[in-house]
Amino acid sequence: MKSLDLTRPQLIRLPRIHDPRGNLTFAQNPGALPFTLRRAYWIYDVPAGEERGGHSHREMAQMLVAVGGSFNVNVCDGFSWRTFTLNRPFEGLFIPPGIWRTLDNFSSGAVCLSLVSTDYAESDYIRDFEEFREIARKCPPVL
Ligand code: T46
Repeated sequence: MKSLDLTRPQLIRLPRIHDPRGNLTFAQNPGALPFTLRRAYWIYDVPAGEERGGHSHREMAQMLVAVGGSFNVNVCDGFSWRTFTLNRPFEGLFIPPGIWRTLDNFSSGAVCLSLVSTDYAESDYIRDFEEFREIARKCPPVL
């Protein structure tokens, strides 16, 4: 795998094993997953028009995959915003710590798989956008 810039959100193409029985994708480290996997969770049954996220993480890195359906991930580095549309089970969005994210525009049946580097800890979350912006603006822009 070519080396990644781990300071910025980016799409990562995952291995895709074509098979007449159906395709298979995996993420492993070392390999396509640029951090040691510690936890996984998934978001599903999102009602139309609902939004998830709305925070940043102090330490946690993650990869989001639309294993079913589609949704948008809006990321902010404290200076600007960028939107990624996830709709391919063989593509992951890597998000390093220090990035604000919201998820919206979920299609019917969408499933968001999240592979992350840390245990769950509420203390890792920054849920106030102004607090986030103040911290983020001490670092260079990455978007
Ligand atoms: C993220 C986006 C994409 C736990 O108990 N354990 C867990 O591992 C997680 C992820 C959550 N929870 C509890 C904490 C809350 O009481 O589940 C509840 C909902 O969590 P939250 O409001 O943080 O959900 P989202 O969808 O806003 O954010 C989640 C992740 O928390 C976050 O890391 O990046 O998905």
